This record gives sequence, C-alpha cells and structure tokens, in this order.
Amino acid sequence: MYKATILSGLCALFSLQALAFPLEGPSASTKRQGCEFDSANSPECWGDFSLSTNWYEEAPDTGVVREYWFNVHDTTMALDGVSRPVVAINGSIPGPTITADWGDTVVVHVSNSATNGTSIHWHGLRQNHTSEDDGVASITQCPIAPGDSLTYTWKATQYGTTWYHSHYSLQAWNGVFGGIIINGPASSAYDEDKGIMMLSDWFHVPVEELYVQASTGGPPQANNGLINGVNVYSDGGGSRYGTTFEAGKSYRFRLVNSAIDTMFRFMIDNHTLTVISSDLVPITPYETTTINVGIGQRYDVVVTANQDAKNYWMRSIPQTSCSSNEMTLDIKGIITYDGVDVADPDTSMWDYVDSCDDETLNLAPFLSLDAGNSDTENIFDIGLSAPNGLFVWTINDNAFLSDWGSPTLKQVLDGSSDFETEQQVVQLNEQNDWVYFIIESQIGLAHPVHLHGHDFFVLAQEAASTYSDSTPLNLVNPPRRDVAMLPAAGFLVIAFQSDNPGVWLMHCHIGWHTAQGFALQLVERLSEISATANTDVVDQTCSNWSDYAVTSGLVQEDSGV
Ligand SMILES: *[C@@H]1O[C@H](CO)[C@@H](O)[C@H](O)[C@H]1NC(C)=O
Ligand SMILES: *[C@@H]1O[C@H](CO)[C@@H](O)[C@H](O)[C@H]1NC(C)=O
Ligand SMILES: *[C@@H]1O[C@H](CO)[C@@H](O)[C@H](O)[C@H]1NC(C)=O
Ligand SMILES: *[C@@H]1O[C@H](CO)[C@@H](O)[C@H](O)[C@H]1NC(C)=O
Ligand SMILES: *[C@@H]1O[C@H](CO)[C@@H](O)[C@H](O)[C@H]1NC(C)=O
Ligand SMILES: [Cu+2]
Repeated sequence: MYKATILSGLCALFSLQALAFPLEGPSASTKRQGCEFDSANSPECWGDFSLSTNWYEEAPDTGVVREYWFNVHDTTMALDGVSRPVVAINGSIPGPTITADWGDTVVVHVSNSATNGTSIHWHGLRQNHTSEDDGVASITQCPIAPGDSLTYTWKATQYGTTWYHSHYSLQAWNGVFGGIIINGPASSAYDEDKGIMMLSDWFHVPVEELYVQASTGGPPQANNGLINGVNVYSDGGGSRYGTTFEAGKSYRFRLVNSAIDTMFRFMIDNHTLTVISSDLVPITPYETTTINVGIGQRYDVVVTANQDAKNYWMRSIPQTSCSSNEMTLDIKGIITYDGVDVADPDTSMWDYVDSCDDETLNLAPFLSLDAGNSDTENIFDIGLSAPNGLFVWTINDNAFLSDWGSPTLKQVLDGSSDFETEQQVVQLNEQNDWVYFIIESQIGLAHPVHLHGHDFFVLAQEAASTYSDSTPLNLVNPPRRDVAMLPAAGFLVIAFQSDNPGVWLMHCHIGWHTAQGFALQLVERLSEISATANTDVVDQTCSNWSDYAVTSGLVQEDSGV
C-alpha cells in the first residue's frame, strides 16, 4: 500500500534524523549546498533551490520529519479576561505553532479528548497526492471520535505562512486553530522573524449557541477580537499583545486571519508595511500603510523600526462593511522601542477607507506564472434562502450538505462515482486541464472563497457588477493564492489546473456560511484517487466514529464542514 510504505520509510528516517535536527525552531543556520539563506543579506537563497524555484513542480527533499502531538480538549479560558468554555489544543489558543523547513515532512498525531468529534485541516497546504490528510470531516475523513486519534502526514512542498484549524462544524471558532511556519526564501530582507500574528474575532459563549441566531437573524455581533489569543475587554481585564523593536532593525510579521466572520485591517501607527507574500506565494514587495486581511488569508509584512523611540499601537480593525464587533477600535497590541517604558501609546491610526475588498492592485507573484486558456468553465451563482425558516446559502440553488459518517473520499474508495445532489460535487476527470470557476452573487455581501488542494489564479474580481463574455480576464501573472474575496454583489473568476487527484472542498470561509451550505467539492481525477489513500485508516476512523455516533445519539445540525 502506497501510504503504508511511506509511513514505514518515514519512521526509519525519523530515527536516523532525530538527533541531527531539532524538532522545532527556525533552522536558517542549517548548512546547505549552494547559495545559503540569510534573511538579512540573501533572503532569496535556499541552497540548491531559491525564490525562483517553481514549487508546484519541484521542492527540496530534506528527509527531515517534524513530528507533533496534539491533544484536543474542552476547557475554560479567559483570553480577554472573560471566562468561557473553549476547545483548545494542549491548553493553548492559538494552539502550538508548527514549524518546518521547505521540503520537510510534517507528521501530526491528533488525539481527541473533547466531548465532540474533530478533524484538523492544514489550510493552504497543497496536499500533493495526499487528499486523505486534508483533514475535512465528511469530505476526506469521518470525524475523529471522542477518545480516538488520527495521524496526519504531509510534505511541505510550499513555504511561508499558514495555519491549521478544525474542519468539524463550527469547532475551529471555539479555539481549535494555530499557526504554521514553513521556513524558505523570501522576496525581501529582514533582520528578525516575529512569527505568527493571529487575528481572531471572539465571542463570550461557544459558537454553537449562536448558530440559531446566525441562521434566523443573521451573524451575531462579536464581543471582541484577539491578537495572538489576547486582548483587553471593556476595561474588565485581559492583556494586550506586546513586542519590542530595536531602532534600525527590520521585522517580519506573519499575519493570519482566523476569524469566523471578520475582515481585519492591520496597521502599526507611524510605520509602513512592506508586503512580501500573499497566502503561500511570495510577491514582488510593495509598501502600504494598512493591509486588509480576509478570513483565511495570510500576508507577511516587513516593518522597519525607523521612528522615534516610543510606544506605538498595532491595530487589527474589523471592517464594518462586512463585520460587527463591540470593540471595533480597541483590538490592539503595543510595539515598544528598546529602552522605553511599556505604557499605553498615544499614537494615532493611519487613515483608511473601511472596505471588504482584497488588496488586488499589487499582488504580483515573484515566481511569475501565466494562466492557460480554459478547457472547462463552470458558473456558480450564490443565493440565500430560508426553506425551513433557517438561512441556507446556495450554489446554483443547491445548499451543500454532507454526512459525517460517509465522507466523499470513503465513497470513492468504496467504488462510488455517483454522488448525491446536495454533496455538490464537481467532477474533474481530465489530467492538467485548466479549469475556470466563475463565482457570482447578487447579494451585497463579500465572501472569502477558499479552495483546498490548489492555489488558484485570480483572473477577475469586481464588486457591484455582472460577469459577461466580454469581462476582461487577467491571464498574465495574476495574483495566485488560496483565499480570495468574492466582492459584494459582484463576481470572482479563478483558474487552476487539475493536477492533484483527490477530493477537495471549496467554500466560503465565513464559518456561519460554510455551516449554512456555502460549499462545493471537487472529485478530481476519480480513477487515480484510491492509489493516494490508505483505505484501512479511512475505514477505521469511520468505524470508530460510527460506534460513537450510534451510542451518543448524535444529530448533525449543519452542513457538516
Ligand atoms: C507531487 O506528487 C507527484 C506524485 O507523487 C510527484 O510526481 C510530484 O513530483 C510531486 N510534486 C512536488 C512539487 O513534490
Ligand atoms: C501536547 O500534549 C501532549 C500530551 O497530551 C504532549 O505529549 C505533546 O508533546 C504536546 N505537544 C506540544 C506540541 O506541545
Ligand atoms: C458537542 O457536544 C455537545 C455535548 O454533547 C452537544 O450539545 C453539541 O451539540 C455538540 N456539538 C456538535 C457540533 O456536535
Ligand atoms: C479505534 O480503533 C482502534 C483500532 O481498532 C482502536 O485501537 C481504538 O481503541 C478505537 N478507538 C475508539 C475510541 O473506539
Ligand atoms: C506619527 O504620525 C502622525 C500623523 O499620523 C504625526 O502627527 C506624528 O508626528 C508621528 N509621530 C512620530 C513619532 O513620528
Ligand atoms: Cu460567505
């Protein structure tokens, strides 16, 4: 069995490598052949590889395995001073950061000690021929039952900043998420890496308790927002994220939006941001004073400590055009220049225009690639209805619904090639076809659209407008990423190649909307899928799940993802 061979190979490698390589931490100093990576002087270098390597075609093979053990459990935490029930990984929100080098293999053993099912999705990771490890309940696996565990294995063929999160119902937004850093070359120099800046919205009750409200009255207002898991709340307690600057040095921040329903504009008072990547794609650097980060998106920015030595606010501002928060202008961290007392800054924010639009103008990938002409074109019309008095989002009039106990990948492994209408399956059977998706909506709300298993090329994106045959498409090195905004009452046109056999979800990354049916799935190159998966593992997780579901009398109340 393909997977079994890989796993036993990995174990052998792991025991050989365990002593020679630390499990965590950046390894920028690891000796390499060729031009050596040095973030301050040669950020474009990576041994025999570089910033110019086409990572969709080749990646280093380090032979290094980064192994992690995650324990998902229920607990109570007061991230902003207000205590509430949460679901956490190893007692922390965000969970432990996964760190690896480009070309490493990452193995994560997930144990479920919580009272609900779980599954962990490695957002933005391509999962090249490893659909089984994509971690989406009801798509690529049954949920991991309480008391059960599952090991995920994937290769870091890309590098940069991303995150993982639960893909079981709304669970991610009770605290099951964390950062992923894959060290690799960069398109701009910097002195120090400040790591993940996780931007979240936050409620004072578990999100399930708000689902009926979200499905009748619309999304509830968030109580607060967090930066790396902390913020203050209405003078009641909590603390602020803080970090220090040494005058003259430059710092890399890795922004991740892990919200359920908030687009955040990030800024540091009086400092400009040099943007060096969007999602897992390095870009030609550009400067800006503020950056708008959609849900699920990532931007890496470099900031130089070139201002007067004092304290400055770092701000994460919910964009009110598509979100609502009690603490809109008070989700802040503090940057302290060395030698200055830590105190609340007196600085003022950069001017900005509130919006839920992507940063479209400047996102030119450093590795320039053009999109091919379309072989297959699909038009998806987004709609909203309330058949039983509860909102559902539809794609071409069909609301997505999957079954935890019967994931699509298992159906494929069991020989099925016929799927239920509400599974919303798009079959892509040709190899390396250029596939165009035209996603349109007449509803005046923006949606962050995320595709699994691929980066996509953004060919067109326009608010308050209708797509037509004469809409110009940008095929020449367009932005390339894994989440893009479908603008309000407008359209988004994306393209990708069918180069990854597997079952892949595409969905709106607003948690409420995913749960309310705004999703579809690709069954890509059906006949090649079984060769990528380990049927025994898929079946075992499902049989454990089925035992649990029967005895607990569990009822699935949403789309499942
Ligand atoms: C993706 O997987 C295929 C099949 O195993 C392999 O041929 C290809 O080299 C892989 N791509 C990368 C970038 O590793
Ligand atoms: C998480 O906790 C488990 C014990 O439950 C421990 O074995 C593991 O090392 C911890 N992992 C991390 C990344 O902290
Ligand atoms: C999680 O478990 C609790 C307690 O058993 C239950 O009330 C709740 O509905 C579950 N949530 C989901 C999404 O299954
Ligand atoms: C799941 O299945 C494995 C393999 O049979 C078994 O060892 C394990 O105890 C099961 N876990 C649960 C929670 O049923
Ligand atoms: C910061 O910028 C504001 C204008 O936004 C300006 O008035 C102020 O002098 C600047 N402060 C410093 C320390 O440069
Ligand atoms: Cu949406």
